[in-house]
Amino acid sequence: HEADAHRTDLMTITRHVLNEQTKYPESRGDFTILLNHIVLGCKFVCSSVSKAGLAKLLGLAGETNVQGEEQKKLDVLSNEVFVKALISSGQTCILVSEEDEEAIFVDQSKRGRYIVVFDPLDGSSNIDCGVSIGTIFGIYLVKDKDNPTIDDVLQPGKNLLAAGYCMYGSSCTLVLSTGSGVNGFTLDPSLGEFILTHPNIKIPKRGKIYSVNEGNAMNWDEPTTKFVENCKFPADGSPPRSLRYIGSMVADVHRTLLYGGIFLYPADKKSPNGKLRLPNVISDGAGWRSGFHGKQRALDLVPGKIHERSPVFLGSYDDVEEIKALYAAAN
Ligand code: FBP
Repeated sequence: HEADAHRTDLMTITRHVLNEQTKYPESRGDFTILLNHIVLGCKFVCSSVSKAGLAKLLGLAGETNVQGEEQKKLDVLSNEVFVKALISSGQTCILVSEEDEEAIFVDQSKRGRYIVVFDPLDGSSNIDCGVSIGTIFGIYLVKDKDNPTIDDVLQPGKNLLAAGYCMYGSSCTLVLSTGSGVNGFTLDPSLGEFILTHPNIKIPKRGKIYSVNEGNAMNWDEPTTKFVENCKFPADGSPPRSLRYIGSMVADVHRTLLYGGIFLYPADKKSPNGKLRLPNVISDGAGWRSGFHGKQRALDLVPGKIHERSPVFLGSYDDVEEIKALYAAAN
């Protein structure tokens, strides 16, 4: 029976990546190993996030436990887990985490060819109320494995080998782009495996939702103000759009990718470079046809420093074109 065959022929993330690998005969499987370690980190964080409320109830989080050790905050713990998982993969040479001020250069004995930029737990202000949060990651190749430098990290998003995010929401979903499409995998907790549930995701060309922190409106510039005004009072007589804003980038971006629409975190008078970090913006937007930071395509931007911030507009092609035109007219 065809439906049964589909149910039992599971495409796990490992199987998917191995299939991709066979397209490149020269491949040595290093990337598959690296990805397995990222997946392990995501599973660990998923399990910790789902217990976070419980830990609070039992008075554990942020307090001293019976052994007299202070319980680590979830974002600190997640960072440690990812750093250890990435180093122990033997495939990384530079790690840039949002949690660490400086880049980590991996010891020569454990060094590999990949650079990983990541935010282990984004949207951490949402942890205590159980709202969706996520991990964001991007993977680059180092130029010379024996001489890695910080310049290797400061590459535009178009050089990414792969990027993605894992959302810890009502289900745990990992979305991965390896340059040949964007695929979504959902964690089956009973198997402990990510299963391909959203093959070849394509964002709708135009959406009905806009997603922005409107509480910042008094500080916005003209193009953003005009765009949002047009979402609420469309000049062409079309129905107004719905507003959805979770305040967790991964969740807002994930909904935008699946349902269409636009996610905006513009620059404003208070934050002239926006709030979100460029590596996250780039990694989240990888694989999107459009994505814009106010002046140029997000994937063309070269970060000047590792924790650079950037305004961001990500979403359906037509919607991003609309705000692009407003910025072009204003400049
Ligand atoms: P943190 O680095 O403090 O976690 O902030 C990141 C973030 O939570 C994003 O996930 C989200 O898109 C954004 O901040 C929301 O910001 P704001 O509260 O200003 O709307």
